[in-house]
Amino acid sequence: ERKGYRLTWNHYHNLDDIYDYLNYLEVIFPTICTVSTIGSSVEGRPIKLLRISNRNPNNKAMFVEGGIHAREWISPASVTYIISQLTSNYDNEASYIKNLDWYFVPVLNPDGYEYSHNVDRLWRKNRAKNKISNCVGVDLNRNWGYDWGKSGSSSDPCSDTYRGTKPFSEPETANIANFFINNPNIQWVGYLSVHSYGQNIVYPWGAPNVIVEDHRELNDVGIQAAKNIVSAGGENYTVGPAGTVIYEASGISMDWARGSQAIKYPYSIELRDKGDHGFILPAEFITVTTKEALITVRTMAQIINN
Ligand code: ING
Ligand code: ZN
Repeated sequence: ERKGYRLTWNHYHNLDDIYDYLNYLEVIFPTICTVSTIGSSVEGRPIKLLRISNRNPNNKAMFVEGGIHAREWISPASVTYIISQLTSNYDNEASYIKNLDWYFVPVLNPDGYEYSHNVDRLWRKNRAKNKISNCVGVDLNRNWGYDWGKSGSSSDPCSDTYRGTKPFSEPETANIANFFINNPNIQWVGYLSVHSYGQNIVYPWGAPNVIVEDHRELNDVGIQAAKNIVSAGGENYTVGPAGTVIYEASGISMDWARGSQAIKYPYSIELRDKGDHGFILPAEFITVTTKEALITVRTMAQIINN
């Protein structure tokens, strides 16, 4: 097995580069970084998870998931950038960072990610063969087990928002759910699903639902993140409930985080841009965009874990 290699953020990387980087971090930061494989994709690729922790037993935990949609390349780039920044100067980080256990899955949909690099740049779903159709793939952000099958998802295997045959029908989503089930002692407090594009910071519900009861608290964190991004010279991000700010969507990871896992602060972010380039965000925008993602995560941690 390759012992790993460092990563860059001046161009987009394939899956091997990203997984090599996780291995590299475990080698050079063995006291805080742990890499594990929480399961496999449809095509048998590992789904890798990086934990960053000072092993304080009282820590609460934050989960950050990237690359659920294949073509949103800025998402794995941002999650790996966040990882690089938290690890590079870890000892000098604020206590609200160090007294969290961080769990990162940079590429939740590795088959789709590779397919979007090698075959079809605009591929979104996983690469599951569907029994009832020749169309390939399930939308992994419509396959989660909370409010699965409601509006904002499709029963048509040819649709880009095909929900699959049942909740967690896909190994990629089931692996994450099983990780939560198998680790009942982790004190989850935050969840972030990283997407592009549109420049939005959103919270539940995506599914057609009444407004979440603590929407003011959730909104405050989003607004503070958006303000911090602008203060740092970044772009404007719109904050609000997902179903209002973006569009209705059911069976999404963020709603599962709140609805099924009772995580207090669940968010999704849609990174740059607002449509000029859309999913095909040129590499020259990677560094500025990943900084906005980092500010969002730091703001979440600061408010959630103080
Ligand atoms: N957008 C998200 C999608 O899954 C979304 C939008 C995210 C809606 C979270 C609701 C909640 O369709 C992209 N770009 O994937
Ligand atoms: Zn997406």
